[in-house]
Amino acid sequence: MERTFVLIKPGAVARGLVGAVLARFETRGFRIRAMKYLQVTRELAEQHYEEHREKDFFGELVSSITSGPVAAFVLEGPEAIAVVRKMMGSTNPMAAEPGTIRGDFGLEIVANVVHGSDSPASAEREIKLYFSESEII
Ligand code: 3AN
Repeated sequence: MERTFVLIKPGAVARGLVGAVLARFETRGFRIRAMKYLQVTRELAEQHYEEHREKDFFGELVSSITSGPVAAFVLEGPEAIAVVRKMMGSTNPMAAEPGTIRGDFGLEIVANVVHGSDSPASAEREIKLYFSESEII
Protein backbone atom coordinates (compact mmCIF):
# COMPACT_ATOMS: atom_id res chain seq x y z
CA MET A 1 0.00 0.00 0.00
CA GLU A 2 1.18 3.50 -0.77
CA ARG A 3 0.14 6.91 0.56
CA THR A 4 -0.17 10.11 -1.40
CA PHE A 5 -1.08 13.71 -0.69
CA VAL A 6 -4.08 15.23 -2.49
CA LEU A 7 -5.26 18.81 -2.28
CA ILE A 8 -8.46 20.24 -3.77
CA LYS A 9 -7.55 23.78 -4.82
CA PRO A 10 -9.42 26.97 -3.75
CA GLY A 11 -11.18 27.44 -7.10
CA ALA A 12 -12.65 23.96 -6.96
CA VAL A 13 -13.62 24.38 -3.30
CA ALA A 14 -15.38 27.67 -4.17
CA ARG A 15 -17.24 25.92 -6.98
CA GLY A 16 -18.53 23.29 -4.55
CA LEU A 17 -16.57 20.42 -6.09
CA VAL A 18 -15.03 18.91 -2.93
CA GLY A 19 -17.59 16.12 -2.72
CA ALA A 20 -17.49 15.33 -6.44
CA VAL A 21 -13.68 15.17 -6.56
CA LEU A 22 -13.35 13.17 -3.34
CA ALA A 23 -16.05 10.77 -4.54
CA ARG A 24 -13.87 9.86 -7.54
CA PHE A 25 -11.09 8.73 -5.23
CA GLU A 26 -13.37 6.98 -2.74
CA THR A 27 -15.29 5.08 -5.40
CA ARG A 28 -11.99 4.04 -6.99
CA GLY A 29 -11.16 2.39 -3.66
CA PHE A 30 -8.72 4.73 -1.96
CA ARG A 31 -8.89 4.91 1.82
CA ILE A 32 -8.87 8.32 3.51
CA ARG A 33 -6.11 8.34 6.14
CA ALA A 34 -6.33 12.07 6.91
CA MET A 35 -8.40 15.04 5.84
CA LYS A 36 -8.42 18.74 6.62
CA TYR A 37 -10.14 21.93 5.50
CA LEU A 38 -7.72 24.83 5.80
CA GLN A 39 -6.56 28.22 4.59
CA VAL A 40 -3.04 27.82 3.19
CA THR A 41 -0.69 30.54 4.44
CA ARG A 42 1.83 32.22 2.17
CA GLU A 43 4.62 30.45 4.07
CA LEU A 44 3.07 27.01 3.60
CA ALA A 45 2.38 27.75 -0.09
CA GLU A 46 6.00 28.71 -0.70
CA GLN A 47 7.18 25.51 0.98
CA HIS A 48 4.67 23.41 -0.93
CA TYR A 49 5.72 24.84 -4.31
CA GLU A 50 9.43 25.12 -3.41
CA GLU A 51 10.50 23.25 -6.58
CA HIS A 52 8.77 25.89 -8.74
CA ARG A 53 10.36 28.90 -7.00
CA GLU A 54 12.33 29.88 -10.11
CA LYS A 55 9.40 29.50 -12.52
CA ASP A 56 7.74 32.61 -13.89
CA PHE A 57 4.34 31.36 -12.69
CA PHE A 58 5.51 30.90 -9.05
CA GLY A 59 3.84 34.11 -7.81
CA GLU A 60 0.60 33.21 -9.53
CA LEU A 61 0.77 29.71 -8.06
CA VAL A 62 1.22 31.00 -4.50
CA SER A 63 -1.55 33.60 -4.81
CA SER A 64 -3.88 31.01 -6.32
CA ILE A 65 -3.43 28.37 -3.60
CA THR A 66 -3.76 31.00 -0.84
CA SER A 67 -6.84 32.64 -2.42
CA GLY A 68 -9.33 30.65 -0.33
CA PRO A 69 -9.75 27.48 1.70
CA VAL A 70 -8.56 24.14 0.37
CA ALA A 71 -9.34 20.53 1.25
CA ALA A 72 -6.29 18.34 1.89
CA PHE A 73 -6.13 14.55 2.14
CA VAL A 74 -3.83 11.64 2.69
CA LEU A 75 -5.12 8.81 0.49
CA GLU A 76 -3.92 5.24 0.63
CA GLY A 77 -4.10 2.46 -1.92
CA PRO A 78 -2.03 0.32 -4.25
CA GLU A 79 0.29 2.54 -6.33
CA ALA A 80 -1.63 5.53 -4.96
CA ILE A 81 0.78 8.15 -6.33
CA ALA A 82 0.64 6.99 -9.96
CA VAL A 83 -3.06 6.09 -9.91
CA VAL A 84 -4.08 9.46 -8.42
CA ARG A 85 -1.92 11.29 -11.02
CA LYS A 86 -3.61 9.29 -13.79
CA MET A 87 -7.07 10.09 -12.39
CA MET A 88 -6.16 13.82 -12.17
CA GLY A 89 -5.18 14.02 -15.84
CA SER A 90 -2.76 16.36 -17.58
CA THR A 91 -1.55 19.50 -15.75
CA ASN A 92 -3.05 21.63 -18.52
CA PRO A 93 -6.81 21.04 -18.21
CA MET A 94 -7.28 21.97 -21.88
CA ALA A 95 -5.20 18.90 -22.72
CA ALA A 96 -6.61 16.64 -19.98
CA GLU A 97 -8.61 13.70 -21.27
CA PRO A 98 -12.34 13.58 -20.58
CA GLY A 99 -12.87 11.10 -17.75
CA THR A 100 -9.99 12.56 -15.74
CA ILE A 101 -10.73 15.02 -12.92
CA ARG A 102 -9.08 17.95 -14.69
CA GLY A 103 -10.60 16.86 -17.99
CA ASP A 104 -14.08 16.88 -16.48
CA PHE A 105 -13.91 19.80 -14.03
CA GLY A 106 -11.31 22.33 -15.18
CA LEU A 107 -10.16 24.71 -17.89
CA GLU A 108 -7.52 26.83 -16.11
CA ILE A 109 -3.86 25.78 -15.75
CA VAL A 110 -3.06 27.51 -12.44
CA ALA A 111 -6.43 26.77 -10.84
CA ASN A 112 -6.39 23.21 -12.17
CA VAL A 113 -8.80 21.74 -9.58
CA VAL A 114 -6.52 19.31 -7.78
CA HIS A 115 -2.93 18.64 -6.71
CA GLY A 116 -1.44 15.21 -6.18
CA SER A 117 2.11 14.23 -5.19
CA ASP A 118 4.31 13.25 -8.12
CA SER A 119 6.77 10.86 -6.39
CA PRO A 120 7.26 8.97 -3.12
CA ALA A 121 9.67 11.70 -1.95
CA SER A 122 7.13 14.46 -2.74
CA ALA A 123 4.35 12.48 -1.05
CA GLU A 124 6.36 12.12 2.14
CA ARG A 125 7.38 15.79 2.12
CA GLU A 126 3.87 17.11 1.36
CA ILE A 127 2.11 14.85 3.88
CA LYS A 128 4.50 16.15 6.56
CA LEU A 129 3.90 19.76 5.50
CA TYR A 130 0.13 19.50 5.91
CA PHE A 131 -0.40 16.86 8.60
CA SER A 132 1.09 15.95 11.93
CA GLU A 133 1.69 12.29 12.74
CA SER A 134 -1.35 12.17 15.04
CA GLU A 135 -3.70 13.45 12.32
CA ILE A 136 -3.01 10.43 10.11
CA ILE A 137 -5.29 7.59 11.12
P1 3AN B 1 1.07 18.97 -11.46
O1 3AN B 1 0.19 19.73 -10.53
O2 3AN B 1 0.32 18.35 -12.59
O3 3AN B 1 2.02 18.06 -10.76
P2 3AN B 1 3.39 20.70 -11.72
O4 3AN B 1 3.88 20.14 -10.43
O5 3AN B 1 4.30 20.70 -12.90
O6 3AN B 1 2.02 20.04 -12.17
O7 3AN B 1 2.97 22.21 -11.47
C1 3AN B 1 2.42 22.59 -10.26
C2 3AN B 1 1.31 23.55 -10.52
O8 3AN B 1 1.82 24.68 -11.21
C3 3AN B 1 0.22 23.00 -11.42
N1 3AN B 1 -0.77 22.26 -10.68
C4 3AN B 1 -0.33 24.23 -12.02
O9 3AN B 1 -1.27 24.82 -11.12
C5 3AN B 1 0.85 25.16 -12.12
N2 3AN B 1 1.48 25.19 -13.43
C6 3AN B 1 2.22 24.22 -14.00
N3 3AN B 1 2.66 24.58 -15.21
C7 3AN B 1 2.20 25.84 -15.40
C8 3AN B 1 2.32 26.80 -16.46
N4 3AN B 1 3.00 26.52 -17.58
N5 3AN B 1 1.71 27.99 -16.29
C9 3AN B 1 1.03 28.28 -15.19
N6 3AN B 1 0.88 27.42 -14.14
C10 3AN B 1 1.46 26.23 -14.26
